[in-house]
Amino acid sequence: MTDLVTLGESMALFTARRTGPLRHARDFGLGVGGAESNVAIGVSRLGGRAAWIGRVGADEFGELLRSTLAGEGVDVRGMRVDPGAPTGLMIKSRRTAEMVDVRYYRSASAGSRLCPSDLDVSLIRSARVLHVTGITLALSASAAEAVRAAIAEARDAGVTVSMDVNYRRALWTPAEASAALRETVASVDVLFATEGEARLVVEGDDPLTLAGALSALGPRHVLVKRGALGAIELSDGAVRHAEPYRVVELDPVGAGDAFAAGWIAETLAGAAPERRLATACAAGAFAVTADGDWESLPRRADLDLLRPSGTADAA
Ligand code: KDG
Repeated sequence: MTDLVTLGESMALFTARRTGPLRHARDFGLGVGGAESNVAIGVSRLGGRAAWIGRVGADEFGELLRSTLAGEGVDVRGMRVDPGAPTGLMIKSRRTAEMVDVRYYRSASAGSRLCPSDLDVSLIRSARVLHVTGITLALSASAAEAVRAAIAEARDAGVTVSMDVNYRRALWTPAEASAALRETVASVDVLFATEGEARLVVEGDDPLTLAGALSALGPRHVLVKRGALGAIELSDGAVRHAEPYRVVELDPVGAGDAFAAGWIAETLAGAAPERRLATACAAGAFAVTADGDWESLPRRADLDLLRPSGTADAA
């Protein structure tokens, strides 16, 4: 049985090895990235059975995605190969040591051509959690339809639906995002958002007000991610605050996916709410400690290595 099914676009990821303007980068590392597949990898590393659905091109980058995800224990039976479009690309560079810049080459990519008929409906209906993101809603009309169809199947089968807002301003405007997100948020059980993303959907000055307004739209669990300030969770009317973990940040990309993966993995494992939130924060912290969107995501044995801010170091 599959614990988690995700769907979305994953891309080949070129990372400039040297800091400075991209035009002067001479060497690049090649890997993969994709918000939903990052979550699948994170859940798999924490012991869950995760599957990813998406389209790739009939090219080397599609094969790189297949072998990378399969190598991380993610079920790729739902991966479709599109002979008519290439796998999308993502380029990551640093203008300064602290400034990470991400560019996409994904319009008309195979991944953005995802459509409802690509869905492995039995995989979705037999899973315990379906996880989607706002990125897929923004990719194309057919990709947005695929998200809505997947949610409808999951709800009909009693599968928990989780969503990360994951607003990407390169893909749509705040006004476009607001309307689509508001409609989708109402049909999910678990919602992850930063404060800024929450304000695309509801109004509020502080994270608790935002969480309350989001939960009034429908989600039973609302997680507001606050980066170095930790996170808050509003679940079934109960509020929990989580401390951030102490790490040196090298690459912030992928922290939100790691947070979602930690929370979902602990939910699947039947952990207590405090543990669920602590693991989410720890996974998010691990994600920023090294280059790569998912490479530093934790395994179970890693989780005790970090300490929340405000706690004393072990003797
Ligand atoms: O959260 C990290 C993702 O954003 C990254 O891996 C790639 O899916 C991606 C996107 O669209 O930015």
